[in-house]
Parts: sequence; structure tokens; C-alpha cells
Amino acid sequence: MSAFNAIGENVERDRNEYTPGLEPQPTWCPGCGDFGVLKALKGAAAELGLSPEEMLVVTGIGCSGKLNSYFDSYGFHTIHGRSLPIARAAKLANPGLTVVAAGGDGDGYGIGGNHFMHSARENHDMTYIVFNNEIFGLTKGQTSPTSPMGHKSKTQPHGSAKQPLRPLSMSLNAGASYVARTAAVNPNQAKDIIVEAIEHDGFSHIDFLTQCPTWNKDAKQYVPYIDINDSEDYDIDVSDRKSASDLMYETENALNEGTVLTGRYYHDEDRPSYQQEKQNIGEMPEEPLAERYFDEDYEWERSYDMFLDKHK
Ligand SMILES: Cc1ncc(C[n+]2csc(CCOP(=O)(O)OP(=O)(O)O)c2C)c(N)n1
Ligand code: SF4
Ligand SMILES: [Mg+2]
Repeated sequence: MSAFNAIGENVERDRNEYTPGLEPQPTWCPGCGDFGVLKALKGAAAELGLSPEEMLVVTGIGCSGKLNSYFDSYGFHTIHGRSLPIARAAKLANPGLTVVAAGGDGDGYGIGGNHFMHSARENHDMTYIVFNNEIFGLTKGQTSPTSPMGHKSKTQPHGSAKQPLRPLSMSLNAGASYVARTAAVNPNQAKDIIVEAIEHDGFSHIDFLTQCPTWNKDAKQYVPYIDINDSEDYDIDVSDRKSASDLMYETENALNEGTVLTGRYYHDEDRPSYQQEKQNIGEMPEEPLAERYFDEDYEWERSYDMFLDKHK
């Protein structure tokens, strides 16, 4: 694929460039939806012409958290629920980096829910992919925040008595400026959505339905799916919050009843990102923070000397 990279060169990139030479092959189970995310992310990076050095993939803990081991770029495998604060710090320190944060539904909607809500509210410029398999996969199938009511698992043997969390509605209401849902069974749509999300300046949230054939037999494969942007049965204006909100609510109900709706729901192209707001008020440089530690000859300066000078 051909595209212009960050320094304006026309480069040809192939999705296989993001396959690490040294890492082991993915250890995900056969048929796992996580393979679909990896494939879509590689396709999106190639289409955007991003070199591995221009990207950072930050992950949480879970089967989903292994994503950055299998994708060749800068990577940071953090702790459970904490991918977003690390991703935010990296983006603030190096505004030129393309930052993708990723993790599971337990990771992002459970233990990391607070970070999710506030990253959306603050509109941090990054793409957040949540692998939503509606259970805790790595720890062998416990009920997660998105497990449907009545879902039986080892932790809820008589069926979950809780209503599932509504990830799209939560994201929109918290303030995300791009919200979409896709599914591993729809790799072309998934790739296109990741391209759009990365190109978007602000917090883009993708709820990515990833089947777990090992522990979540109930969820099946998320097929057949309906693309709300292509279907004649749906008429959505993605720039209109009310329209997005209504269809998200319907989508979340439909999933619990077995109908899989996917697509782009909301895209606000006008709202400045947190990084832009900080730059506008002069609180954030446009160059990477690390470059401040170079002297005129482009040699590293000792950072504490600079801090001492600053406080004299
Ligand atoms: C603080 C903390 N609590 C609990 C765990 C155990 N743990 C590891 S992965 C996981 C759940 C993973 O589920 P999810 O985030 O949905 O990812 P999946 O494996 O389904 O991709 C849990 C509870 C942990 N590693 N750290
Ligand atoms: S346990 Fe489920 S989510 Fe984890 S690798 Fe296997 S199929 Fe995928
Ligand atoms: Mg999960």
C-alpha cells in the first residue's frame, strides 16, 4: 500500500512489516477474535503508511493485552486497566507519536473504567481499542462488565443478575469524539474503522467484538452482523449526538437479543483534543519532550543540570 508518512515521503508499506521477527507466534486459541484485531491493525497501519517507529501500542492485561507482542512497533504491556494513563503520558511527552491503547472489556470497562471515562472526557488524542468478548478470557471465563444478564460462568453459576455496561453510550456520554463498534468477523470494516480512528484528532473509541470460542460459547461468532452505515434500515448522521445516542442504545439492546449492529456512530471533527488545548494555552510544546535534552550539537545534556539551572 502507498501513503504519505509523517515526513511526507511516499512510502509503500505492507501489513507484514508489523510482524515481529523475534517474537513467538500468537498463543491465542484457534478461532479467537483477537486475531481479527491484529489483522485489522496491521492493515490500517500499512494503509496509513506508518512506520513501526511512528507508532506506540500500549496494552493492558488479558488475552487482548498480548496484542503489542505480536505487532512490531514501540510497545508497552502495562498492568490491568492501566493502558490509558500510560498512553496519555506518552502522547503528551511525544505529540508526534501515533498512540494506540488496547485491552479487554474487563480491563477497560471494569478495573480501568475510571481511566476510560476521563480519557474520553478529556479527549486525549489516541485510539482506544477494546476487545469485547463479554468475559474475562485470560483468567478462564469469569463474568465481565459486558456479560449479558443471565450469562452463566464459574463466578455466576446461576446466571449474572446484573445489567451489562453500555460501552458505546458510556463513551459518548463521557465525551469521546469518535465512537465505533466493529467485529472480528468483519475485517474490512474493522480495518477502515481503525484507519478513521487513527486519523481522527481526539479520543477515538472502538468497541471491537472479539469472539472467545474457548470460554464464551454463548456469544458465538457475532454473526450475522449489520453495518449501520451501509444498511438501508438505519439512517444515522454521525455528527449528531442525539442520533448517535439513540442508535447506540438500540445497538446495545440488540446485542443482548442476538442481533449484531456495527459501524461508525459518532464523529465530532470540530472539538480540539486535549493536546491541542494544551498547546493553545502554551502549556505543551509541539516537539517531543526528549528533544529538550539535546544541546546545539545534538548531544544529550544531563537533565538534572538543566533542572538545576532552571531553579537558580
Ligand atoms: C490488578 C489485577 N487484578 C486482577 C488480575 C487478574 N486478571 C488478569 S487478566 C484478567 C481479566 C482479563 O479480562 P479482559 O480484560 O476482558 O481481557 P481478555 O482476557 O478477555 O482479553 C484478570 C482479572 C490482574 N492481572 N491484575
Ligand atoms: S481464552 Fe478466549 S480470548 Fe483468550 S485466547 Fe482463547 S479464545 Fe481468545
Ligand atoms: Mg474480555
